[in-house]
Amino acid sequence: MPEPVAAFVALGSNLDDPRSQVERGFDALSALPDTRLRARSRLFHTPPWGIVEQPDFINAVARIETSLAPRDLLAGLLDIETRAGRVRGVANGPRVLDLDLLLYGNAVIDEPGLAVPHPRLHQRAFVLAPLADVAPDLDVPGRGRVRDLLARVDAAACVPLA
Ligand code: PH2
Ligand code: MG
Ligand code: MG
Repeated sequence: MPEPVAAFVALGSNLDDPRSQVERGFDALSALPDTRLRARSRLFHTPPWGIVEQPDFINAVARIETSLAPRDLLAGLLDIETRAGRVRGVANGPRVLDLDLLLYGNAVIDEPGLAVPHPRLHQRAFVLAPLADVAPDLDVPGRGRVRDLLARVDAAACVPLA
């Protein structure tokens, strides 16, 4: 069994009771094999990015510790999405549950279907706000510290739920 690695996963939903979808997403992450859920951010209410004519999102970030290899973790995330009832539609369109691998330890991987750090994470307030909740001082390889990245985007509309 390889040494466990700290990884970060972004959760997002804007369909079918997004808050429960994200809560169930956390539960499903904690049930992945060889994986522990170590921290969960608050849930954030966020305006849709990309396609603006769709419902607002609930976004969050999980810190996990896993012995799964990156590809196996990715397969696990896709499986959770599928079990949540995700049907793949238009890119950036509405979804029941989206689980994006943001970081896998200090790994820098750029392969078809697998890129860590997530190539757009430094631009997205809906990812950086919850990521800063669980890891403000984390250094994103090639990008810088999470709190500094968050300071560079407009996160005013990303609001934590009470
Ligand atoms: N996900 C997208 C596209 N747009 N907007 C918000 N606010 N939150 C998301 O998770 C999101 C999005 C594609 O994955
Ligand atoms: Mg996504
Ligand atoms: Mg995704």
